[in-house]
Amino acid sequence: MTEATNSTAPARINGMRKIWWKEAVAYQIYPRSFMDSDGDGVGDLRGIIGKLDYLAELGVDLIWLSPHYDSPNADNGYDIRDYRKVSEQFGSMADFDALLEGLHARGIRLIVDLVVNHSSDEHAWFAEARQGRDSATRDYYIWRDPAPDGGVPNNWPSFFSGPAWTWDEASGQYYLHLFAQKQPDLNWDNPALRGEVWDLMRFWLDKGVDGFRMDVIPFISKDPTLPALPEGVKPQRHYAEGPKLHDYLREMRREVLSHYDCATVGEGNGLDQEQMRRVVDERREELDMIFQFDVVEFDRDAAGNPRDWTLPEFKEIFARQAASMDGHGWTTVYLANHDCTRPVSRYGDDSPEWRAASTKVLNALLLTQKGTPFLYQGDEFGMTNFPFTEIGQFEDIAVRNAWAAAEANGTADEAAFLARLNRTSRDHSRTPMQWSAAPQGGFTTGTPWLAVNPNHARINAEAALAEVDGPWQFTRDLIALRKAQPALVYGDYEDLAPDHAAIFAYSRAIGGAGIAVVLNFGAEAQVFDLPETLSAPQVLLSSGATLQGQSVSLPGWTALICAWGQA
Ligand code: TEU
Repeated sequence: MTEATNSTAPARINGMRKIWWKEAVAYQIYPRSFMDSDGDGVGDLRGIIGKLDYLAELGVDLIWLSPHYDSPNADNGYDIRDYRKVSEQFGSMADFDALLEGLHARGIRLIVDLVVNHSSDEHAWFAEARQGRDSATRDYYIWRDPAPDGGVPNNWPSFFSGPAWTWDEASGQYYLHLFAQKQPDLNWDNPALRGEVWDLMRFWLDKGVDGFRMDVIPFISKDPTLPALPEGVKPQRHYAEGPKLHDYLREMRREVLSHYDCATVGEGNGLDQEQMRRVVDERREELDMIFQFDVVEFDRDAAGNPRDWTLPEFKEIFARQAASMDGHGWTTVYLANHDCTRPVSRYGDDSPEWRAASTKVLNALLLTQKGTPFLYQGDEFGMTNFPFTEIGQFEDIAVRNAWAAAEANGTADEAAFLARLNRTSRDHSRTPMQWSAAPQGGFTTGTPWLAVNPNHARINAEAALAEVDGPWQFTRDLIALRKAQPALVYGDYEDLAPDHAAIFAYSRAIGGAGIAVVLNFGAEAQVFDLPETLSAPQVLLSSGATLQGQSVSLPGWTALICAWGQA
């Protein structure tokens, strides 16, 4: 299927440029919560090193490591104090080098987090910027005088409650922070600042990292007039795709990325699927992939509260996303990350009866879609949401600030707040990895920084690995299948039953052959007939569903994957 036109042209398959990061299966590690090697209750790099064989056995070949840098941890490392230093809680640069070497020795690549929409307020640049209006790095940040009434310069809200502006007494101006007060936004319109970013990127690429996941990259370019947020518009839509975003991404490609064999994935907060195309169309030379947010936003109402949703709505997201990769672009598929709740508790059924079965269905979806799949730690065996019972159990700054704001303005309703957070909090995915039934799930010998889910006695990696037909083995088999079947990577995507309320069925085709995937998204048994055009189907992998002729019988929460057109 590979059509090489001449010796220098890149290989193509099914009309698409063939390249390693399209074929990769990625796994996200949130280092605070993965594995603690020294008993201080916080995960660390040595902890990850001890689990490399686990990752290799699962079969993933690309790791996204959430921030491992020096940070005061106002936002768990997404507030960086020194971009070239490893967090002391996580280890040393020697540990980082050993991690990278251990991954590469196993054929696993590593992308690190690039958090450059903002720095920490403890970064040396900001400390200096604060010294006064004439300081050398003042313009690395975004400062404004008070509005004529003496208040904040505009009505922009921060994502972590309150205004996006904080008053700096010493220099008599406000600084902008779209996130926490301790995360001042960097001024990308300053070429010297951009040069600093290019340098720090080269620092990690020269060490051998294989690319970057770019935190809130759509927000880096601000309209210098800082136009007011119109009523009814979501702040992330307003902040995304500022006037120079594409120029800056192209400059980044030219100055840095084009000189390395690396992959980039931008966090696409605020970008709709049309805007995403502009960032990942390879002819434009910007980014390789995006985490588009529809899949983690469609089940929320305008106020961000959970709402009921239907399977056809869910399917539409994947169909649109696949269509956006029209031969000139690529993107990611994901169901969770460290800012989400657990997929099995959100899109599946985490009751004891269906947890394992629905985890298999969700991982089958993730690993057979078009786009590079990103699996979040613990989702390989179906870790669930945490049963929060008190507000004090939350660590996330978003929660703490929201509660403090509610208390301050007299709207604090503990029961309602808890009910909402039990379905939405980012802390659900941040609880420590459940490695075994041992105390603290085997994550630490000390006191964990965030409580381990009490269900670790039942749900843990050791138990999952020992199960012959469990979700862990099924996920490993799905990864192996994706690696063996080019149609699962490069095949055209077609939804076979967009309106079906319980079955999610699709084909992935290259020419007259390919793969069909049939998933039962519910507890009731279903029968689904494959169209005759998908001739001579043969089962490749199933979690309890069966095939007879063209007819697939699916007990509750089962998946079946077959090849067709090979006869
Ligand atoms: O996330 C930014 C983001 O857009 C959100 O999902 C964010 O978590 C939410 O709006 C807050 O309520 C990235 C990181 O993934 C996140 O962990 C950081 O907190 C954030 O940027 C700031 O760096």
